[in-house]
Amino acid sequence: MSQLKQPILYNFRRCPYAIRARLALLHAKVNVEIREVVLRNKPKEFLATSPSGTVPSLKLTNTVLDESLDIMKWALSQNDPTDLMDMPDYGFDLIYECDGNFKKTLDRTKYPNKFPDTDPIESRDTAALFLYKLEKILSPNLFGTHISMADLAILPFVRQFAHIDQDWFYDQDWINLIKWLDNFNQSSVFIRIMTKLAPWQRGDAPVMFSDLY
Ligand SMILES: N[C@@H](CCC(=O)N[C@@H](CS)C(=O)NCC(=O)O)C(=O)O
Repeated sequence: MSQLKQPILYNFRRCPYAIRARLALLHAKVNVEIREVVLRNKPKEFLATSPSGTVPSLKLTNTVLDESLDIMKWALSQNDPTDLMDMPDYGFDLIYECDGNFKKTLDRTKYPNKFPDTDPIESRDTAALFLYKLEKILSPNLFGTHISMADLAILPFVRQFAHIDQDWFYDQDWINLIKWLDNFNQSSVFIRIMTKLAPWQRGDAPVMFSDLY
């Protein structure tokens, strides 16, 4: 493989997996080239990079990180000035639960047409069990005042879930969860990494993460 000047991040702005990857990269102050992908028209360079054809995907000199959690861990292994990795192993259990059953039931709530055999309300109520579990833990973050990798990995999915039916979400008895999500949505880090970016096209001048955010 040829030497890359900078790692290349294939990205999709609204994707919760890509959001968590960008959050870690920004916290770690790791610079990468960022290429926004249109998922219905994936560029061949992206498909040649990502074995799964999913974003985020980070092309490094000798390897590709095709899982958002691996991108987070890689970024924070370079530099972790705010100690995001300082969390108990339970943080990973929560992330796996988020990516597993919570995301599964979130999708069945959000896209009822894709899952005609599943009742979206039942799925919503199952997803809510995970959120009530978080509600009990939050003080004000998952592990106290300190923000951890688990907070940043899970919040984009809670945000996605809240967007399905905001009236319903904000009507639930999960005060800590609402505060946690609202703080995240209003945080300068989140606002920065949600800056809009035009879709990447072959021949474009590289857009650097550190210039954009
Ligand atoms: N396990 C992967 C999942 C990534 C994923 O599913 N991303 C979605 C976008 S949110 C995607 O790229 N889907 C492919 C498509 O829609 O064609 C990760 O953690 O990075």
